[in-house]
Amino acid sequence: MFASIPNLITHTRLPIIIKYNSCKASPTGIKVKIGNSNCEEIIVRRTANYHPTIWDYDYVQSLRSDHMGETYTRRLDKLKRDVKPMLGKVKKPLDQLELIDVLQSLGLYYHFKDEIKRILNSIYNQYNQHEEWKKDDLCATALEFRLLRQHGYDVPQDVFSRFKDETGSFKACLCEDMKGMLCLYEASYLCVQGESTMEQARDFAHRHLGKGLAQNIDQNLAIEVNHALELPLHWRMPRLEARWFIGVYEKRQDMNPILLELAKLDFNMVQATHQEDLRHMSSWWRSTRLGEKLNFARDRLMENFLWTVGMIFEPQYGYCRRMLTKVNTLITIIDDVYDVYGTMDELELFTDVVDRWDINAMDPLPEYMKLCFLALYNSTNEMAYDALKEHGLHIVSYLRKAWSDLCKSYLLEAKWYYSGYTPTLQEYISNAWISISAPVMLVHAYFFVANPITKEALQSLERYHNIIRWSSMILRLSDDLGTSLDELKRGDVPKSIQCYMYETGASDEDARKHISYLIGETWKKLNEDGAVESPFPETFIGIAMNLARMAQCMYQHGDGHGIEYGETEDRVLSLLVEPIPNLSSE
Ligand code: LA6
Ligand code: MN
Ligand code: MN
Ligand code: MN
Ligand code: MN
Repeated sequence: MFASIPNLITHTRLPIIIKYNSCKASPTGIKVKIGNSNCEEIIVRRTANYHPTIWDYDYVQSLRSDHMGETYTRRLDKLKRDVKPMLGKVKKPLDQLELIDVLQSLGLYYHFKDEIKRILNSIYNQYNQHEEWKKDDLCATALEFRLLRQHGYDVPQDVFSRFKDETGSFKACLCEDMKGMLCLYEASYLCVQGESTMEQARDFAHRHLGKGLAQNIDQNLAIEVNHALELPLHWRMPRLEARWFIGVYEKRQDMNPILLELAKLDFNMVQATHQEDLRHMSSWWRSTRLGEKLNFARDRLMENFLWTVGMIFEPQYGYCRRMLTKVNTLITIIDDVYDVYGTMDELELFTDVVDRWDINAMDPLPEYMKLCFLALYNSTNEMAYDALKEHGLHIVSYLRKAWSDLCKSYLLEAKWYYSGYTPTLQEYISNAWISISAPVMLVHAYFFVANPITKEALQSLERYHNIIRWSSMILRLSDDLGTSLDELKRGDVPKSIQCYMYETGASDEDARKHISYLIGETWKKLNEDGAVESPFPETFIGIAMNLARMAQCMYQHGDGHGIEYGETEDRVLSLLVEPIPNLSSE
C-alpha cells in the first residue's frame, strides 16, 4: 500500500559519523576529540544543494528608478485630484462598483480609501431597496457581493437565490453570460464555511468558464477567464495583480486614460520606494556576512524582500517591510540549520539558547550557531528598542516567545526525522502551522503597523488568534505542495502530503487534491475571522491575508522561495526592477 513512498521509511536518519585516526585531510565538519585517542569524529552533514544567489550585490545596489522626486509627486497629486471627483460623480450603484473594482485592481485603493468606504457604506445601507439595477444581472449582484464582503459587510449568500431554478440549481440559461460567470466565480471565493450556495456557484461557474474557453469567446475576456481559473482574484498577490491588470485595462474599450496614467505612474513610484527599501536591506544583509559564512543555507535576500512586498506594499510601510525582511532572512537560514545542517545535539542546544534568550548561554554553541543566534538576538532586540522608543512598550517577551515556539516546533520535526517517525496528518499540522514561521512573521508585523498597540491585541497575539492560525496554515500547506518532493529527497520529515498518504493509503495525486481542498477550507475560515470584529487593525488583517496570498504565489509552480530563477525571477523583475513603460507624461 505504501509502495509509492518508500523513502519515508527507509531513508537513513542518522547523521553519518566517520571516525578518523588522525587529523589529516578530512571533510570540514565538527571534530570531536574522543577520550585520549587520536580519533576524531567527522560529522558528514546533509546538504540541500541550494544554488548561490543569482542577485549580485552590486546589481541590487544599482537599482535606482528615476520615478522619484517632485516632478513625479506633483503629477501624481494632480492625477489623484482628477480621479477623486469621478468617485463623487458616479451615481448609479453599478457604475460605482465597477469604478471601485477597477481602482482596486489597478492597485490604487490606498489613495481613495475614504471615498471608497463611503460609497460602499451607502450601497450597503440601501441594500434591500432599489434592486432594479441588479435584479436580473448576475454580474452586478456578484460584484456587489464580492466588494461588500471584501470590506467586511455581512451580505447573505441568498442574494444568489433568484438565479436558481425550482430544483435549486443555478439556471442553465445563465451560462451564456460569460462575464456573469466570471463575476460569480470571483465572488464565490469570498465565502465562509457551510455556504452551500457559494460552493454550488463556484462549481457552476468553473464548469461553464471552462466550456466557454473552448468556444469562441472574446479574446480579452478569454485572457481574464484564464487568469481567474489559474488563481482567483481573492487569492492573488495584490502587487502582481496590479501589474497584470494595468496591461489588461490598457486594452479595454472603455479604458479611462487618467486612471491608466495614474496607475502606471503610481506603480513606478511605489517600485522606486521598494527599491530603496531593498538597497538598505541588501546592505544590511551583506554586513551580517551570514550569506557567505553559512554556506549550507539559502542566501535569499531578494525573495525574502519580495515576501514583504506581497504582505504590505504601500509606500508608507517601509519600516515594516525592512524589519520583516530581516525576520524572513533569519527564518530562512535558521530553518536550514534545523532541516539540513545541524546535528540533533546542536539543535537541542540552539533551541535552549533561544528559549532562554541569554547571550551568556551561547558558549557551548558551535561557531555557525553563534553567528545565527547573535544575529537573531541583536536584530530582534533592536526592533524591540524601536518599539520602546516609539510606543513606550517593552515587547521583547512577545518576540522571543514567537522565536522560541518556532525553534521548538523545528526541533520536534528534527526529532521525528531522526527517529523515522511519520505523524498523522493532524499531529503533523498541529506543529507545522508554527514551523512554517508565519506566526513569527505576523507577531512581528503587528508591532510594525499597529498604532496604538492595544492590550486586547497583545493577548490575541500571545494566544495566536485564529487569523494568525489560518494564515499560517495556508502558508504551510502551500509550501508543502511546492517543496516536499525535494525535501524528502534531501532528507526531511514527511510533510502534509506524505502524512496523509501514509495515514490513508492515498496516492500522491489524491493527497495533493486533499491538501488543496484543505487550503480552500482554511480560506473560508480566514474570510470569516477576518471579517468579524477582532482586536487587530485592518492593516494587520490585510498582512495576514496577503501572507496567505503570497504563499500561493510563491509555491504556485514549485519551490519559488528556494529556487530563484524561473517564475520568481520573472516576478522580481516585473515588480522590483522594470518600470512600466509608456507613461504619457514622459
Ligand atoms: C520555506 O522553506 C521557508 F524557509 C519558509 C520559512 C517559508 C516562509 C518564507 C519566508 C521566511 P522550507 P519548511 C519568507 O520549504 O522547512 O524549507 O518549513 O520550509 O518546509
Ligand atoms: Mn551561501
Ligand atoms: Mn526547510
Ligand atoms: Mn523546516
Ligand atoms: Mn517546505
